[in-house]
Amino acid sequence: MKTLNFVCLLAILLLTSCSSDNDNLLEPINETQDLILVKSIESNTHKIDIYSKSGYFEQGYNKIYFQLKDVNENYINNASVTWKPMMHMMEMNHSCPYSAITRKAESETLYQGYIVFQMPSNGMEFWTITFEYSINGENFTAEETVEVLMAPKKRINVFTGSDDVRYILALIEPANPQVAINDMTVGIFKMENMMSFPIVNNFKMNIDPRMPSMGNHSSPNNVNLTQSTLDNLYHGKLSLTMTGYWKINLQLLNALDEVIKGEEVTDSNPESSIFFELEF
Ligand SMILES: [Cu+2]
Repeated sequence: MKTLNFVCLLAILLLTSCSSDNDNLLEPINETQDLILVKSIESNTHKIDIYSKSGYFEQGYNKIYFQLKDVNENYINNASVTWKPMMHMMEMNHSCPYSAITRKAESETLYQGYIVFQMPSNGMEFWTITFEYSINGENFTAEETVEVLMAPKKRINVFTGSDDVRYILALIEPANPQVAINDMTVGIFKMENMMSFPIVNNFKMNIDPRMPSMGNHSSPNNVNLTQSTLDNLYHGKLSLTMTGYWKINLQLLNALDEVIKGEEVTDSNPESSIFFELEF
């Protein structure tokens, strides 16, 4: 009898370990350990988990990641996905600059893109993101409201240039400024209409970082921003010689090197009309 029990127990153990071997494919793949969930959108067919590094969205540039799952929690990594952010204001709706969606390189489950929210949500006015995705030829739509917080420092400039075009400048890097020569990245977009905000090509951006609290001193070895053909964003070098509050004064130049917006900082003019702020 004891032997029989033992055999039974052994059989059960073998069966369970076998079945758990087969379940390996369904083991959760954790590619979000450095990310924080912002929002989940659930429908009766799928779930979209939206992540960012901070766990929230704020006014300005936001790098966004998401995973798409079916109702059985299986990741779907072969969907073709588009999205559209929309701000629902009292008087009108408008969109904002945003990227196409790509699969994150070398990841099994993550899709990625960015959205530049040019204004925060408020009590009466709110943002939505609409996802349209197709899986093996079948089309789906999911939409959800997302909260966009006001940024504590100026990371975005929205203005009309001397050419009468409406521009949006978004600070992307440095996200974590250091006392060093930092890589600086900015997105330059124009407002074609309320729904279309394409990247502007072949412009330049001059930078002049200053510390207003310390005699408005600048820093050496800054490199003005030019457009990269790799990501179509604008790249340069930002020199920060000490911690504290910095105002990054800007001048936007078109392809003919004409200043579209922004003034040089001089003894009589302490700041440009367009700038970013950093404090660290
Ligand atoms: Cu708005």
